[in-house]
Amino acid sequence: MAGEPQEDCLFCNIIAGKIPADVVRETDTTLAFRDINPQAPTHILVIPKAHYKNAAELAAEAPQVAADVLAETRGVAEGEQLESYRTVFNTGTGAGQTVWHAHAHVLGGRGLNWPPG
Ligand code: D5M
Repeated sequence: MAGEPQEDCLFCNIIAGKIPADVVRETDTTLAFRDINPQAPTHILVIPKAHYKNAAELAAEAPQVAADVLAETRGVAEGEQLESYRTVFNTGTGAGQTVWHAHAHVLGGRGLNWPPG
């Protein structure tokens, strides 16, 4: 159910401390940790602690937590001293989503092309 921890969810298991992660920031509602497969010198994921399958479900079910995630992307960028950076939510298989727990990618530390692939 949306908002409830899922036993078979990788990011729920990171939140529960069952799987290690390189955590850089934490709030009551969010966790930020380094991506295991970085696509830029800085690549950090910001996730809600509650389980929502993607950004669309998060925005629909818990808009305040969605705002918390967005605020934390800014916190990450400040903490990493990123002047320019990109915030990405891949939503759905066709957009490249592979982990079914909402997450914002924060990418920076190099030039980023537009449009993305
Ligand atoms: O992004 C899912 C991202 O999750 C992808 O960039 C790899 C990252 N990932 C997968 N496993 C881990 C662990 N264990 N720690 C940190 N990061 C991880 P998506 O938008 O769904 O393709």
